[in-house]
Amino acid sequence: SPAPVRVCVTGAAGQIAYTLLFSIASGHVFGPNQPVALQLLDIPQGAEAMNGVAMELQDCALPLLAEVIQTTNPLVAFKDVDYAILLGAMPRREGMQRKDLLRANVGIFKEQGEALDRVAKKSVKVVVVGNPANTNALICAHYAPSIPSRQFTALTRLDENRAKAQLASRAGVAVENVKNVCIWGNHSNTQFPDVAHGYIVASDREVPVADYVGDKAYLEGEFIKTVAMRGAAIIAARKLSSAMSAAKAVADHVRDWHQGTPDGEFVSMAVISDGNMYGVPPGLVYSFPVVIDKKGKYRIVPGLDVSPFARAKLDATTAELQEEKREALDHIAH
Ligand code: NAX
Repeated sequence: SPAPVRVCVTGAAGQIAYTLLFSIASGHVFGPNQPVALQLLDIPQGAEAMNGVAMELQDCALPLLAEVIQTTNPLVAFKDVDYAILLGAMPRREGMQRKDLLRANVGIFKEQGEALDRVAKKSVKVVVVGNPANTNALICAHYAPSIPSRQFTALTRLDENRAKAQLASRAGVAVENVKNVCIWGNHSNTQFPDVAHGYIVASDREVPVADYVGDKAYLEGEFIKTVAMRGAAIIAARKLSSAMSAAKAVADHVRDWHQGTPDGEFVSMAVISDGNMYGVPPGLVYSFPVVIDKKGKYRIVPGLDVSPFARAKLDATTAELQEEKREALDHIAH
């Protein structure tokens, strides 16, 4: 069998990791013939719980799981990794200012960027999930200058999956028949779930989402709001943030980045902007529709029409990302 793919998961003692690690170790991400070595990272307060997770992974008796390393040292966790999945971040606590949250996360993603720079494979693919995910990814890339910044991404696939699920339910079709619905911008309330290029497969025909749903007011109003507020709705109901669905979305993101997207379909990934696409300024980690080839190289889908309605949405989420970046750079400078 081939050499194991080496995957670091940070925040390994947390909620998302609990589902995600099983999914990776059982072959759902890298395929049924690809062994995996897992390198788990958490902070010292999480070490004992992480050990319990490692014990359970062992007890799953999974044929593809070649090795499990657990550590609280990023230099050990990121050593020679092919993939780094960064779940661990400073959570927002009651009464904490946005500013303090961002400062704490700048510290974490600086340390992890520097460690990736020193010990990871130069071909490492990074996905940041810990919030604020887009800006954390940008900071991480900034501190890993020897790794191309296009290899740093942030997760918006959960938002895409939520959007597709809402449309499937509204249209009364199976969720896999909803295609090419994408998320633009930040993983936050300003994100823009866009149906303009999406279609629904019905009796072997591809019907544009807008025609199938036939309710413009819903698509431009309640739909967007429901998707953007879904995380808050889960917290209100569960008293915990999304974990199962987040893990599934991370698995989708990494699987597609590793194995490629189906012909004719695109998916959402927050990636570094180069200033040449859709009027997004350079140097932001911004969610775009992308296609990924079988070798795992992604490309932002070019040439999609942007309506005036969409333009305003793209610009609003750009403004928020610029503000987050400015604040992050402020913390770096001081
Ligand atoms: P948990 O609080 O259950 O787990 C986080 C784990 O990370 C803890 O075990 C903690 O000890 C560890 N950790 C903290 N700082 C660390 C560091 N510097 N190095 C290594 N480990 C560290 O959170 P969970 O529910 O698993 O969520 C993880 C992150 O995902 C959160 O920041 C959350 O906000 C974010 N989310 C992002 C989503 C997205 O779509 N981008 C959606 C789901 C989720 O809300």
